[in-house]
Order: sequence, then C-alpha cells, then structure tokens
Amino acid sequence: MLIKSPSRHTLTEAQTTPESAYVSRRQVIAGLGAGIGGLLLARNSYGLDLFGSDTPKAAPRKPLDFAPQKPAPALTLTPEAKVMNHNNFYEFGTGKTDPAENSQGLKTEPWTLTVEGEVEKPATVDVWKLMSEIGLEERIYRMRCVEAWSMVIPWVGFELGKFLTRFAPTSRAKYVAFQTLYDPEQMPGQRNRYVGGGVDYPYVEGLRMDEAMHPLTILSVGLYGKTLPPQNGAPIRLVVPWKYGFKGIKSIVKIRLVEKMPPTSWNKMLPQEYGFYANVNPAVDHPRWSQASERFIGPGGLFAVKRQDTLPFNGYGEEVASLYSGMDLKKFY
Ligand SMILES: Nc1nc2c(c(=O)[nH]1)N[C@H]1C(S)=C(S)[C@@H](COP(=O)(O)O)O[C@H]1N2
Ligand SMILES: [Mo]
Repeated sequence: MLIKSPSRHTLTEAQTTPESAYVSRRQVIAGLGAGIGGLLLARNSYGLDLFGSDTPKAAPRKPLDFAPQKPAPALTLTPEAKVMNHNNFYEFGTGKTDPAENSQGLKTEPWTLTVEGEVEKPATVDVWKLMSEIGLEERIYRMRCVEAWSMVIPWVGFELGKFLTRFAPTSRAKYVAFQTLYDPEQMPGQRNRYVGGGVDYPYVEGLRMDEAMHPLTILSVGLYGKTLPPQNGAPIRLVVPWKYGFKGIKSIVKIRLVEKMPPTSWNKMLPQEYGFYANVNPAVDHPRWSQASERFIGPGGLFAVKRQDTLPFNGYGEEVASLYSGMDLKKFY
C-alpha cells in the first residue's frame, strides 16, 4: 500500500532541521556515490510526493548542485506545485495560471546575459555555463506580491552583488537597470496588448546600487533544487525579498549599470500606484487596497489560505532598513 504523508508537499517547521531536511544534492551524491538515487532523495528531502501527478505544466527541469541554507529558517514552504501555478508573467497572459499554460515553449537554451554600461569590463555571459561554475546557494525567502498574496520559496541562485563585482562597476554606477527578453514570437503578451496587460515591453526593472549589492539580493536560476520553470522566469531572474514581487524581473537578458534612476515597467504604467522603491510596507496602502495583511499561499486547499499581517520590509527590516535611513518611505514608496 502506498502511504502518503499528510504534509507531502511541504516542509513543516518541525521538519526544518538542517540534518533531516536540507540534504543538498551535493551531500547526497557524496554520500551515495551519485546517480538517480541521489536525485530522488534530494527531491524527497523537500517532502515532495515522488509518485504524485499534481504538478502543473513545466518544461523539463534539471537538478542543480547547490549549498544548502544553514540554518534553514523555520518557515513553512509554499508547495512547489503552487509556486509553479500561481504566477505573474504578463508576457504570457495576465491570469495566474496563464504563465504555466503558455510559457512552456520558451527557448531558454542557449541564453546569454549582457552586463554593460558603467562597468570597466562589460561582457556577455553564457547563463548555463555561469550556473555550473559560480557556486549556487539555496535561499529560502518570504515573497510578497503587491496583490497581497505571499509565498515562501526555496530559491537557488547567487548574490547579485558578487556577480556585478566581476564586471568592475565604475564610480558613476548609481543604479542597476534590468531587462527581460523581448521576443514577440515567443511571448504572446508582447504581440497583443490585451494579452499582455498593457505593459510597455520589454519589461524593465531597477535597483539602487546599494540595494543591488546587498547580500539578500540574488539572481535566481532555480527553485526547489531544480532549474527554474519558464513560468517563474527561466533561466535567470531577480529576487529581492524585502520588495514587492514586481521588482523580481524574470528571464533577464540585459543588466545595465547607470548613473540615473532607470524607468521601471509598473511605474511607467501607473506611477501613482507603483513607485521605484516598492519596499513592502504595511503602513502604505496601495491606492486601491490595503497592504496591511496578506494571504499566505501554503499547504492545503483554497480554504486553508491563511491571512496574516504583512511585516515591514517583508520581515527583512533588520537587514535592510538602514539602506533607507532618513528617507520618507511614504513618499518614496
Ligand atoms: N518579465 C516579467 N517579470 C515579472 C513579471 C512580469 O509580468 N514580467 N511579474 C512580476 C510580479 S508582479 C511578480 S509578483 C513576480 C512573480 O514571480 P513568481 O511567478 O515566480 O512567483 O514576478 C515579477 N516579474
Ligand atoms: Mo506581483
């Protein structure tokens, strides 16, 4: 008889011990001598159902070699299937399940990322080569969408700051501008403004240099131990856990270091609703709804969705509040 554990999709706080739960693929392979056994065990270390079929559409994903987060934070993870089936990626439609439905054909290999602008050593890098040489880490982050839902996601990636240092930023570099792939043939939302929600493509985002260099800011290439599904921004996307989700630009092809604050997609479209900073702030409501609380998308069915208080800087205030000392965050929202 096949016995399914009740919490088969998630890691409860009790399970979040470094010994039992965060067996990295690297450790597993070292211990077992490699092979498929290692992969299965690595999957199982997240409490996934190895035999289940309730996973949304996703092009084949490759297992990643990464250093586990130690100690793992005591957070309940959003099940992998929900991380992959409740997305915003307007290039593939504005419905939450549109990206999973429409992005599977995205050609992510080969993929290059160009770093240019105020750097001494501009270059174009092969993202898949980068993934295999840079030294990946796991980062379990709380994520908060401006639409007042939240998730906890085990990302795999590397610090943006360490990466940018390779290109030798000049003293004139004050901001970092990011750009998503522009390819209307592959992205239906770029062909049709109704499908694409009226965004002026390509999607662009930006960070101040100190935000970009902060160790919490990562470029992610994977989640749940495997490469990113297209709907989550394959093959490489930004993750800034103290800011609203729209800062986390997906499927990045270009990073440009600049002197002046760069334009950002949501700010261009609705400047009175979306600022450049977009720090999670329960005290600053969106003009059309409150940001004081959020619905946490966790394990369980629709009715198990939990409403919880939103934390300033999404709970990362201790680490990042000092970046904004002296700034009026009601004005710089
Ligand atoms: N290129 C691009 N990046 C994007 C978006 C988008 O529409 N296009 N949506 C943003 C928004 S609003 C959110 S909440 C996050 C969602 O990331 P996730 O689907 O991986 O959870 O992606 C962000 N990055
Ligand atoms: Mo969002």
